[in-house]
Amino acid sequence: MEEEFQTTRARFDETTGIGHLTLNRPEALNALSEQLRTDIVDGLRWLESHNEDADGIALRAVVVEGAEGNFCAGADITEFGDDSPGASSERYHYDFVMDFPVPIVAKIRGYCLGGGLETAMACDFRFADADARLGLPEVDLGLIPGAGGVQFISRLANPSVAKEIAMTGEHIGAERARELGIVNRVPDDLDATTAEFAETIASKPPLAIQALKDAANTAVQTGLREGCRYDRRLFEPLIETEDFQEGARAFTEDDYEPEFVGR
Ligand code: CO8
Repeated sequence: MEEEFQTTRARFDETTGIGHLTLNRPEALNALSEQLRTDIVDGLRWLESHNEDADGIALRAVVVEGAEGNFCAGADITEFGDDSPGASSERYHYDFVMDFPVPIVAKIRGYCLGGGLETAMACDFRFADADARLGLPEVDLGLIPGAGGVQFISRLANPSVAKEIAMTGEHIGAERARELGIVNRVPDDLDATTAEFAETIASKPPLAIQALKDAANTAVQTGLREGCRYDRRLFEPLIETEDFQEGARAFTEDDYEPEFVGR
């Protein structure tokens, strides 16, 4: 099933439970116009709407990429200064991606800069092509990364790395980004490895996956003791689920292939 928005394309694969979202403004290297930011949210909402008819959870993982060889060259510079409600909706798409209950993998080719890198870092995983170029070039516009770029890199790597990348504005290669912890993997076959990874996540009990995303996002915002208590609160209701019965059965019975449904 596919749906076209003005500047994104969404596709839902019912067999695997994997949603695909493509940023589709290749003429501007998929720069984040106000329209594109809105269409990212609308595309994800459309993918999530497949849960409505499902008995359980249909959408299990999402892969986000950019059309025609680039992930995204950042916020659309030509719209800066427009008297539009841009700032609030920009913040909205990053928050929406971060809070989206289903794990999102950013599949990165070509340029992934500024707000594009911030979008990728709001996702749960980043898989990149060896030739991808990542960076926060806002400093050369007299700006700073306005959507959490420094905060994300300070947590994924460390504050000194964040300062280096943001203050120089230099592009770094995918392998360097992986060494720093900004990118998860730089596989030889980006499409195959990303698909395989998304399928692995999609085959797991979806309520547990949702709780894990919540727990990991909470971990970077809270103290250890409070975070452990939070995990405990996420853990307890999972014992009541059908998926736990299914997983426990697969553990005790040889050759039993579990099927998780999200109940
Ligand atoms: N905005 C608008 N248009 C862009 C952007 C952009 N960010 N990037 C590229 N384009 C357009 C170009 O203008 C060009 O259009 P045209 O063909 O009509 O002239 C087309 O895309 C192709 O680009 P280039 O010809 O420049 O391609 P090159 O291969 O020569 O260069 C680069 C590629 C190096 C990526 C270059 O385009 C570039 O430097 N782009 C700008 C990168 C940048 O500075 N990004 C940061 C933007 S600021 C930001 O992201 C802040 C986010 C803050 C969020 C705040 C939330 C509250």
